[in-house]
Order: sequence, then structure tokens, then C-alpha cells
Amino acid sequence: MKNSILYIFSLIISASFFSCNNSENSKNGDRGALASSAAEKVYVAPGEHDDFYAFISGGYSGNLTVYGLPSGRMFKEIPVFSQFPTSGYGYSEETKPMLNTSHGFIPWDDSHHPDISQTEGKLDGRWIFINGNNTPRIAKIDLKTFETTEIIEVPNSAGNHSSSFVTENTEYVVAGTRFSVPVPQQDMPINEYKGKFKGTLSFISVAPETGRMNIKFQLIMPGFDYDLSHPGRGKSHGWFFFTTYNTEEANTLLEVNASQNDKDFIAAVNWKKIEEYVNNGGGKMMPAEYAHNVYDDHTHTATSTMKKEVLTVDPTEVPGAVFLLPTPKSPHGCDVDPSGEYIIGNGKLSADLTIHSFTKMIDAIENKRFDGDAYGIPILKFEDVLAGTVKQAGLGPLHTEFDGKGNAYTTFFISSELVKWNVETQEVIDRQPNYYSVGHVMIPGGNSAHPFGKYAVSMNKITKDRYLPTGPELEHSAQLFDISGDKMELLLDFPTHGEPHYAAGIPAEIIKENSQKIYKLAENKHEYATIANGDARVERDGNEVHVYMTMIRSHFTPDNIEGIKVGDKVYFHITNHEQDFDVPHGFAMIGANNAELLIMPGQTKTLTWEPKKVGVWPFYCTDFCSALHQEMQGYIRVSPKDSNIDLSWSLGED
Ligand code: RUQ
Ligand code: CUA
Repeated sequence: MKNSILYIFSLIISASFFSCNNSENSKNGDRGALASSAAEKVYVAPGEHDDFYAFISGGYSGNLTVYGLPSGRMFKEIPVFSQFPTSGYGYSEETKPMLNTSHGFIPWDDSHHPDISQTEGKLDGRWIFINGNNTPRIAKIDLKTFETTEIIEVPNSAGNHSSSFVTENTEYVVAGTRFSVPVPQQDMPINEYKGKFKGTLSFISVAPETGRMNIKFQLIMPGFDYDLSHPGRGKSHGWFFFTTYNTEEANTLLEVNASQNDKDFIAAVNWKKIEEYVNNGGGKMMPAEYAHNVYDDHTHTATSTMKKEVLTVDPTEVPGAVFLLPTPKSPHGCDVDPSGEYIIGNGKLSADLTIHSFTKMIDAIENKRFDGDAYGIPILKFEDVLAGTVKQAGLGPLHTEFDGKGNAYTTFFISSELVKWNVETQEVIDRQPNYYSVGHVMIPGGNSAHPFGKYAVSMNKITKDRYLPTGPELEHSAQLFDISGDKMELLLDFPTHGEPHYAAGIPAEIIKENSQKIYKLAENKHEYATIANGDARVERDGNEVHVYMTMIRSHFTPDNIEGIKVGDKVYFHITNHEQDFDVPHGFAMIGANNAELLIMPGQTKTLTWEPKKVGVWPFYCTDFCSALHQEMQGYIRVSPKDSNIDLSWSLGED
């Protein structure tokens, strides 16, 4: 008995060994030719530029990373919601206000979905928006400077996940709550969730010229979980679609209790109708507390304003504005094709992909073919809005993107693959494995009316053996596919930073010509800037000391300062006098309990330092800026608290 079991076991092992070996062989057999053609396709010769920028969300790093495609080279990490010692973002006095919230200073977040601004359904490359999931916020990054220039907190929200997606002309950046909560927040029993907790969908207007964000209105929806969202476009411009799960309104053991209903909903919101309603005085102001933080490029300084109220809208008071489309089963991604006709609900627990038709939806609404309501919001009939299903395409569908040539690309987490299918016929055309367990896929311009269907990037949740091991923690892995032919071709693996969820890609030429090279010193309006070298000085105000310092290759002015005392609070206001591209200087002060500063040409930044010990303490430039970089240093003499050494400073004096 034992022997025969062992025998069978060894057969299985050797069979799988051989089959594995065989497939390895054929894989390797193909690999020579395949690998060289793939290598050619991703090779960007030294000094050449990539064709696309890819902005990849950093997930729990709170930041956004910038890559080139097809090379997979990482160019930059843009700090957004997290303090970043590399540049001093969130540590410098100027940028601390960026991380202010109604909960105080929050130096971290979880960022998921970047989306690039659009004009008439085309990427315009002006700004990129990204959500903070944990302490609900939406950030805007200026694509001239690649700096975070605005962050608005979203009140009455929790787990700001169905965010941040823009409408066709960037009229709005939209943010939906994943977790429903009491609105307004209050002390109440958790088990009274059902019917009492609410889910808010926030429409944040974006001023056409300046990009300034403002919460125009919040729709107060039933207490479901609003998972993802996408704008309508073309014929469906003016609508926004949100997937929901937990329409059961469970508040415990959601893995079981929120998987009961056969169908959840996609909520279809006619935002144009609601906009009209609020423009005519509709809606109710509700007290709310949320921070609005704005960075000014000329003062190089952020300010934080605490807002006190938000305009809310009860969907039942705007007839014809919100409808529910039944969608199997706990849908995750909510994706709209480039024509605006098809709305795809990726039911995580459903075997099939559901495709709704916008035309059929409008028809059903006009003919009032409803199937009851949820809290007064009409429910449409599944069959009435269904355009079709992709049958048995894979297991665990999450997200779909489009190539602009009539094809859709859906990721399947459980079966770990990317599946290409035809949007009209709903037939599967190709499938390629992902290593391993893919989340989102990104095609440049995929969330717009005009995608650039050359590459697809899948962002995978599990890395395992794809790279050299780095202990228990591995970076996540992205995979680049050439999608220009009928079949997808895997070209490249590359590691990503944090946990990428979504990404946004754009042809390089839309951005690179506008990329700013320096800040003009003549336009520097920083309160503590030192524009003329002769104005460099040190001033005392009680125990506060303000150092007005300049930097240029290869010295600081001043470089020797005396008369600082233990117990002082020293503010180094440092202006970089360079006016050349790519000549930042750094500033590091021994014992400073914050970070360094990396100061761009023409920019002023401030670091605080509270000396704790008597002595003579050096500071230096951290960025190798010239052959005399190592000479770019200085000293601060720190005397006892009660000393009467006068304040003095100098450069080039012995
Ligand atoms: S999610 S892996 Cu945060 Cu967009 Cu689906
Ligand atoms: Cu300045 Cu090194």
C-alpha cells in the first residue's frame, strides 16, 4: 500500500518534472529568437528618450513614480502624501502645510489611481491627479514641474478609493468613498450601520486655467462600498459610473456577509443634471471640516486653509440624476470604453464579465422600466441594460483598459492573466499569463477617448521568483506587453515602487517640451528669499534666529555663523542662486531632526534646527554639484544658553 502510494507520488512528481522540463525547454527554445526581438523593442539606446511617460501609483508609499516606456527605467519619485527626506518635502517649512488635514499633520497615505487631465477627451498633459485612500484626499501634480501643488481633503469619506478620475474636459475630478460612515460623523453603535451609514460621492471642480480644486457638491448615497469609478465620454459625457459592493450593508465579516447578493450595482450618476440643480441653488450646506492646501510656485510656499462647510445633495431630490444598474457580483473595476457606449463591470466573484450599454440604459430610463428602488434610487433591470457578457474569460476579473482599436484588455487576479477581447463581439482574442496575480493594467490614454494602443503595462501583486531575492520583502513587478499586433507579446519585467495600483501613461512629447528647467530667480517671491548676495544675513528675534543664506557653486553665503545658543530655534532660509538646468544644491545640518533640503535653481526652502549641544557644528551641500562640491560647507558656533557672544556671520574672512 505504502509502496504503491509512493510509486504514484513519484510518477506525479516525475510527470510534472518532465512536463515542466519540457515546457521549460520549449520556452527556452523560443527564447533565443523571442528574447532578442523583445530586447530590441524595449531597448532605448544611451542618450535616447523613451516614447511614453508612465506615472505609476506608489500605493502605500503615498507617492507617485515616473517611468519611461518601453525601457521600464524609473526617472523620478514624486512625493505627494508622504514626507520625503530626499527633497525635504513635508519637512521643509514651505511644504509642511501640504500635509495638513482636519486630523492634523498626516505624513503618509495610500495612493491608488493617478489620472491625467483631459481636454475634449484627449490627454492634455497639464496635471495629474491622485487619491489618498486612507485620510481621504485628492492631490494635483503640475506636469511642468512634476511637483505636488495642491491637496484637498475630502470630508464625509473613508477609504477614498473610487477616485481620482477626471471627466472629458477635466470639469471634475471625482472621488467616491469606499467605506460608508455616519454622515456627518457622530458617535453611534456600529451595528446600526444598515440604513444609517452613508456613502458620499464627491465632485471636485477644477478651474480651467489655474487647475484650482473646489468641492462643488457631495452626493449622499446609500451605505454601500463604492469601489471604483470612471467617467462617461463621448455620448455618455455628463455621466459618471461607480461600482458598488456590500449592497448588503453588512458591517462585520464582509468576506461572507458582503458576498450574499447575486448582483450588486453600478451607480450611474448624471452629474450635469446635478450641476444644474446646484447652480440653481439646490443642495444643502452641511458643516464639515477639511483642509485645502495650495503650493505657490512663486512664493515656493504652501498654505493650508481649513474649510468649514460642504454642499451636499440628496439623490432622491434630483429626479433623473441617479440610477442603479444590477451587476454581478461584487464588481471591482468600472471601465468605460473610448466611445462611451460600454460600461464594464468586473465582478470579482463572477465567472463572466458584464458589459452594460449606455444607449440601452438611456432607453430604459426614458421608458421608466424600473425594477424597484434602493432608498428611493430607481433600479434598472439587468436584461434591459446588458450589452453582453464575456463568458468564462478567466477567474477574478479586476480592471479593463482599451486600445482604441475596438479591443479591451481585462486583468484576472486569480487566474493571473491579461485577456484581450473584442468590445463589440465580446469574443476572447488572446490571453497571456501574468507573473503573478495582476491588479490593474494600463494602456497610455486608456482612460480617455483616445488611447495609444501600443503598449500595455500590467501591475502585478506578487513577485516571488521574478527577481533576485531581497529578503522577505520584494518590490512589486510590472510587465510590459506589445499590443500592436493580434497577439500580445510580453517584452519586459520591471520592478515598481510601493504598491502600484493604477497608472497613467502619456506620449512623451505632450509633456517633455513643457517641462520646466529652472525657477527664475527674478520671479522668486518667497517671503524669506535672499535675491542679492549682499542681503545674506542672520537676524535674531528672541530665541528665534533667521538665517538668510544663498548657495551657488561652490559655497554658501554666509559659511560661518557665531552667536547661536542652545535653546534657539534656527530657521535656515536658503536660496539657490543657480540659473542652470539640473544644478540643485543640498543642505544638511548635523543633528537636524527632520531631513535635508534639496533646493532647485532659483528656489528658496527653509529648514529648522534646534541645536541641543554646545560646540562648532558643520553643515554641507549634499548634492555633488561641481568639482568643488566637497568644499561646499560651513560652520555654526553654538554657545551656552546664557552666553553673550554676539551674532555674527561671514564668508571668506579669517
Ligand atoms: S485597486 S487592484 Cu486600489 Cu484600483 Cu484594483
Ligand atoms: Cu552644492 Cu554640492
